[in-house]
Amino acid sequence: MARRSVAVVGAGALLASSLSSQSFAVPRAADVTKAQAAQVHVGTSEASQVASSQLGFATVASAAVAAAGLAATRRGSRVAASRADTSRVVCAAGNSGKKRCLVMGGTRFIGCYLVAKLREQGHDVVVCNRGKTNGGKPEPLPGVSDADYQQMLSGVSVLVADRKDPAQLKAALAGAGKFDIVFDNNVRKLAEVQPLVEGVQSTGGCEQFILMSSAGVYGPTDVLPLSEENPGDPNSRHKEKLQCEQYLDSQGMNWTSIRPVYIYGPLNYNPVERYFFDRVTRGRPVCIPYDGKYITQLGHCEDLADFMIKCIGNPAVKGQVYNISSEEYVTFDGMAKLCAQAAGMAEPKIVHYDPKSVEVPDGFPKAFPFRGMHFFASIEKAKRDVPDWMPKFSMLEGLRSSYQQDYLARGFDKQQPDFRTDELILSKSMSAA
Ligand SMILES: NC(=O)c1ccc[n+]([C@@H]2O[C@H](COP(=O)([O-])OP(=O)(O)OC[C@H]3O[C@@H](n4cnc5c(N)ncnc54)[C@H](OP(=O)(O)O)[C@@H]3O)[C@@H](O)[C@H]2O)c1
Ligand SMILES: *[C@@H]1O[C@H](CO)[C@@H](O)[C@H](O)[C@H]1NC(C)=O
Ligand SMILES: CC(=O)N[C@@H]1CO[C@H](CO)[C@H](O)[C@@H]1O
Repeated sequence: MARRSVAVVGAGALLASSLSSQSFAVPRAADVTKAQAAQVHVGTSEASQVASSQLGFATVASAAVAAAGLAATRRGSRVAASRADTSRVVCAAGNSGKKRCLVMGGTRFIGCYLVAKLREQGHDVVVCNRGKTNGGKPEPLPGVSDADYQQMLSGVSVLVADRKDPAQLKAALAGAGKFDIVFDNNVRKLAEVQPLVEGVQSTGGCEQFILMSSAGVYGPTDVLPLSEENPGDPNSRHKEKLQCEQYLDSQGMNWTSIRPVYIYGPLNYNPVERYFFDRVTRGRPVCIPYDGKYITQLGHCEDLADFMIKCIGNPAVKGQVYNISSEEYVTFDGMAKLCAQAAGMAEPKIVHYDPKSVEVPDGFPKAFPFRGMHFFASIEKAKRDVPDWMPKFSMLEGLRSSYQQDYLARGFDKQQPDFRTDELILSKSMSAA
């Protein structure tokens, strides 16, 4: 069994305060100066073990790395980096099939499902973020008991770093030691993936690097479904995600890129299904652009996380790109009707309008959650290469889960949504009629 060294440098106060309390506090990234980073254990199980070795330079060899704090001093980071070098091992989490996984982000929506599923399979997880969202740790999934949530967290550590600060991210990674699997869940820019790759390489590289891209990279096309062979749209705001794939390839990373279409499900912070629920539960008309017949596609967050997990150890996914979503395609009007059905409401009144005739003033909510174009992808390649994966959720079942476990559970039905944009659209379409 490989031993891993974890440098704990002058971080006694931080460890003592964070590990002794269930409530868990991570330093804000703003308080973490350049080249300084701290990794904090989220759970409580190994607290005493680490707390007892907290002062000065300590080596902790335990099955689950409990915590590491890195001092900001130059000397500290240098020592930490050399320590990380000596801890290079073939598989960071040993030979049991268990992996040590880094999840970039990991505190909201997709990241929470991914972390929970990794833990279900017994993997160790380190989430890397600035500690701004949800105190740096994954949110509980809906319906999970507090005991199960704490059990899940007991195998999760937080590496606090701002990935927009390359030196800080690299120092944090060097101190955290080797990872088997890297899930880059929140990359937007090429300049954000480079220090991550360099940091991972400084500890001996990883087995697999799984990149969260987006179907938004595809250009408009006359032939559907969108496919991996579609040329990327060089003008897309997601275009740097394509450069990230090329960069990973050029660095010899064992990469896989996932391009989800729209993602929905409980914990979605984007008002996608909520846009429709807000209206159908209040008996309001749903304003839908054009004639409502554009076809789009949504994938459930659990199905996406399930695919990500099933990439682990699968040789077929090396250097491959996958469009991931559900099996169904749905029109804009169909989405309104399905959301009403999922919420147990009557069929909604739909008002079509020409979006070019409505200018949404600054500060008003977005008029509609989908692009005004057909937007759907075939998931045949994903099903072929990862044969034990297929989407479990039909649209209707998935929307029911969103309505019950999220919309009602979090009290969105009791809130007062901002309908100013609707009012504007409705007044225009009345005067046009
Ligand atoms: N939602 C969709 O329909 C959809 C569709 C296709 C693709 N995608 C892709 O799915 C991915 C996942 O999206 P998501 O919404 O789950 O995550 P996200 O919004 O991209 O990222 C949120 C996470 O990243 C952390 N974070 C943000 N800025 C950071 C920084 N500078 N340094 C370190 N950590 C930082 C946040 O924590 P802190 O704030 O604490 O740092 C949080 O944990 C994205 O890449 C998105 O493009 C989404
Ligand atoms: C890439 O990852 C897959 C899945 O773990 C593995 O089977 C394969 O051997 C890896 N390839 C390289 C070159 O590391
Ligand atoms: C083309 C297609 O049907 N889509 C899937 C996703 O991407 C490619 C493109 O066709 C694969 O061949 C899959 O079958």
